[in-house]
Parts: sequence; structure tokens; C-alpha cells
Amino acid sequence: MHPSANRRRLLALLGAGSLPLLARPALAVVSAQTETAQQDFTGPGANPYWNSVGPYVSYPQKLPLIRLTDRPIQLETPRQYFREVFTPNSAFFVRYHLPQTPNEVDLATWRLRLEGHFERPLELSFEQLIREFKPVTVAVVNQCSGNSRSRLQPRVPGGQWGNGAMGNAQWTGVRLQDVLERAGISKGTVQLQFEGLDHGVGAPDKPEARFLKSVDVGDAMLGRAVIAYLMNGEALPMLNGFPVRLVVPGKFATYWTKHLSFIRALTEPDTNFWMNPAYRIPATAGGDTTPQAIASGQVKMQPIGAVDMPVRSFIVDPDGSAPLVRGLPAVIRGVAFSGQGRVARVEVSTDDGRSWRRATLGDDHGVYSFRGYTHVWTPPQAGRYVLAVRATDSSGHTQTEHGVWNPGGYLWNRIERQDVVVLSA
Ligand SMILES: Nc1nc2c(c(=O)[nH]1)N[C@H]1C(S)=C(S)[C@@H](COP(=O)(O)O)O[C@H]1N2
Ligand SMILES: [Mo]
Repeated sequence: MHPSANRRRLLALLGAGSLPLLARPALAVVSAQTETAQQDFTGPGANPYWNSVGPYVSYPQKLPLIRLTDRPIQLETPRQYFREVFTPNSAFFVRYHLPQTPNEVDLATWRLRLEGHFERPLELSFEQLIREFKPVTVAVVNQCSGNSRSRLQPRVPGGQWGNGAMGNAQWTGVRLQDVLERAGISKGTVQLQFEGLDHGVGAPDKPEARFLKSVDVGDAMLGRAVIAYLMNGEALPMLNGFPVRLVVPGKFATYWTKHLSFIRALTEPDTNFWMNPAYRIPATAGGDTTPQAIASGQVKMQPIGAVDMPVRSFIVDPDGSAPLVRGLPAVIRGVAFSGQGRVARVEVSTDDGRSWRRATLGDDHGVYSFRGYTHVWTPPQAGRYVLAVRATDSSGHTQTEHGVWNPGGYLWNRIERQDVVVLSA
């Protein structure tokens, strides 16, 4: 909608009597931008839209989600599904790199293959995975490295995600370590490579053909990883990796191989496109750099798997779509998480980050899960307010006003904001 149309509607809602308040509100922090209506653009700006802009499209086993691209399939989860701490399977985001993704998998013939430099190369059926290994369940956030990429300034190429390229689920499966022990990693193995059933066109050594991710054998992430066959207590949706996927607590989703069917023990480091140059971040504090530094060619890069996901928090309600009322309590709520430790504290601001109040945390579902929070706020005056939220994790990391920049558009975790209008009763 055109900004001035939005503004007219807003003025109609406020009524003529409130006009002076809108122009000069007592408490609200109003900049030249925020006094006009919300911008109808997802990208950088004072307070961009929460989700990306795109059509709502239904795919098999999915509610209408926001489509970024169709080949490969990329679907973003709309904001309202984060009212729950566990993201419904039917609303869980979808991200692929390759256009040909499986529509069905025959469990009678499907096998998880451990091949390459193992002492006892293995083939495991779905039934063997379920019956022969001890099941574990973990609550873990799956977040795309490029979640919120549309916020970066200057903008970078890649999927222009809003905040909905993430989700939290209870994952049930078997420890990767238990399966690896059965095969026995031979001496001289340097990395393990993971591959699913999706593929593309062209020669098999081209990035368009296969999505391959590898991890050093000594990497601690392998010890935490789970091969999941249930998601929130049900079979995985096809688009989220049926029949099994890798779950890597604390790490970005690029390592969470869907339809996991091949685990390869490699004697040489994997140099394929998806390891290098793709999914690399500057080896700087917070993965932060500048376009100038990148242009100079002096920035050392490393795989994004070298870091754990930074702490983030989100405002789910209020979402700015309806006014609040002066003197009536409103619940500010959302979710927070960190790959670097437990969520220790969530604070809410109703004055654009000038002062902060501690929010009440919801149930603790585990270190790597979303943690819900609520804060009841009774707006004292009519006007326009800017809400903000910031989380701190148990290792002392906290969100700041700084927006990270790197050429891949990864690691965004700036303090989130939401504009709200308060009417007099
Ligand atoms: N087989 C396969 N697994 C994959 C990918 C892929 O393209 N193919 N993409 C990865 C990336 S980058 C992301 S963000 C997550 C997305 O998981 P989801 O589609 O279940 O939300 O899957 C990961 N696992
Ligand atoms: Mo991703």
C-alpha cells in the first residue's frame, strides 16, 4: 500500500481529536521516518517488515507460507507461527539449493549409507535406525545462515529473507556418534561428508548438481548431532528432509542435511563449492567486516560452521497491525535463542531502546531451543512508540544496535524493533 494511503487510514483510526498527539506525542520517540506510515518494503530502513515480501503459497504438507523462490523451493514462515515456542511442522520454513527435490521416498528400499574410509562401511534401513539405536529427543532451533539477510546494508545477493527462515522443533532420532561407531572411522579420515537425495542438473562435480557439506572429524558439532526421524513427534514433512535429516545443535542450518542418505569418510578435505567459497564468513569478531575490506582481498574467510549461532530475540506480538489502547495492558511477547549458551535474560524497551525492563521467561526446553518471553505493558499515553527486544545468553553475549555486514549476508542479530500506535480510549 502507498505510504500516504496507510497514513490516511491511521489518521482516520486515530480520529481528529488525537491529531495533535500524533504530530507531537508526549512519550513516543518519533523520527522523521517513523512519523510517516510503515514503509512497504522489507529491506533496510528504520523498522523493516518482519517477514520478506512474497506470495503466500501452499506446498504439499504445508500451510500457506511466503515463497521466495520455486526452483529451488524457498518458503518463509509467517510471523504469527512464532507465538508458539515449537514451530508447527506445517508452517516450518523450507530452503533448498537444488531444483530436483524428492516427492516420495520408498522406505522399503531407502538406506542410510556410510561409505568411504570407514572400517566397516554400512547400510542401515529406516527400521534398523529406529530399532537398533537408542532414541534421543532434543529441542533445537534450525536457522538459515541467511535469516534476515534483507536487513544488511549495503544489501548483498542471496535469498532476501525476513526473519522467518528459522524454526524450533523437538527432534527425535539417533546420535550420529552411535551410527559412526558402528561403522568405525578409519585412521587417516579428515572429514565426514553428508549428502541427501536432492539434486540438480549438469555434471556431478558442479555446484548445480549436488549439495555436499563436510565437517572435520574432530569438530565438536559431530558429537552433538542427531540423525532425526521425527519432528515434533511426527514423521518429517518431505520438504524438511523425510525420512531423516541431520540436526546440529547450535549450528546454522547449512549443516542440517535433509534426506540424509550418504555419510562419507574422506581422506582429503572437501573443497566443493558449498564448502568454499559458499557459506564462508570473515574470521573476525562476530563475522563482521566491510565492503571495502572485502574489496581489498585482505579478509581471511572461514566456514560458517566455525561459529555457533549468535543470540537473537524477536517481537511476535504486538505486530503493529492494530493499535493498542492507552491504559489497557498489552502483552509484548516473542522468542529468543542462542547457539552459544542458554538464554539467560530477555529485556524489553518501549522507548526505542533508551530504557529496558526484564521480561518474564517461559519454560526452559533446553539450551538450543527457543525460549518464550512475555512482558505486560500498559501504555500510559496515546501516541507512537517503538518497542525493542534484546536477549543475553549464559555465556554473556548480548544483542546490540550494530548491524553485522559480510558478503554472504550471514549472522544478522541486531536488536529487533516494532512500531506501535496507542490510541486514547
Ligand atoms: N539435502 C539438503 N539439505 C539441506 C539443504 C539442501 O539444500 N539440501 N539446505 C540446508 C540449508 S542452507 C538450510 S537453511 C536448511 C533448511 O531446512 P528446512 O528446509 O527444513 O527448513 O536445510 C539445510 N539442509
Ligand atoms: Mo540456509
